[in-house]
Amino acid sequence: MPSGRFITFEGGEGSGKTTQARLLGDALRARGLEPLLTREPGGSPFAEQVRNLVLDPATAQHSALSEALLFYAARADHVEKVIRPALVSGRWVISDRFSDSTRVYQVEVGGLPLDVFKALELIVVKLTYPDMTLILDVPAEVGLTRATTRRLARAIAGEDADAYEKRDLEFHERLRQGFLAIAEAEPRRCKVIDGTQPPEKVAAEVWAYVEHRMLPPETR
Ligand code: Z5A
Repeated sequence: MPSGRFITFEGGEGSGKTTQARLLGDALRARGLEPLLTREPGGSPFAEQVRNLVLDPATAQHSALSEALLFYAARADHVEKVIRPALVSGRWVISDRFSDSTRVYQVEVGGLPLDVFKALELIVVKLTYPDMTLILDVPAEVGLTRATTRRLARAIAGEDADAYEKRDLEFHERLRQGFLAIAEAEPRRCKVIDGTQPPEKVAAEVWAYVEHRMLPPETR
């Protein structure tokens, strides 16, 4: 049975995940592949509805448990309907966030017990675990500045900040440390990349790593 590769981008707010997921998709397409670009929360029609619900600023302040259950309800649908079928058909899948985000936001920062997270991950993700996770690392000040800039842009456009966009420097630092701890614990899966470099330099580093680790020498 053919099997594609599953790559996730993780990191704090404004670390550049969306930009880099798109650029990696472009690089793979230039090699003749047809990667599926997706995101969390979201990625399937049902999961996108859950995204709207969980990020709605009008109903913010949920407990870490209710957030984790919602993110995992969305992830179950995303994995079953989108990610797993694509991998089975041989496509590469690039996801902008996945279960490491729940581990950092709801467990490390939110205080959800680790064994609850592990149980949900086992039930939902099963064997559909990322082959590679690229963690974009930026200092808390940079993450906060980029998040604030985005919030201002939304305010000018008359939109509210989402439920996760109103946090302080300490919050961004805890996010950063949470992702770095995962990278340290799982060095075979995770690669930390300096997200403060210009986007094209970050993309070159991402590509060099993906090419080295995942593409057979004859196709490079
Ligand atoms: N969440 C959770 O709690 N639990 C979970 O299980 C999951 C998610 C899956 C929504 O996620 C929220 O859900 C999120 C965690 C929570 N918290 N928040 N907010 P999201 O992925 O939709 O939101 P985000 O992480 O904030 O994404 P983002 O702001 O779009 O950031 P990004 O994807 O990392 O960055 P970007 O869109 O590529 O770039 C952001 C800005 O920085 C933009 O203006 C770019 O032009 C600029 N940028 C990007 N790269 C660079 C470089 N290299 N240099 C300079 N400027 C750059």
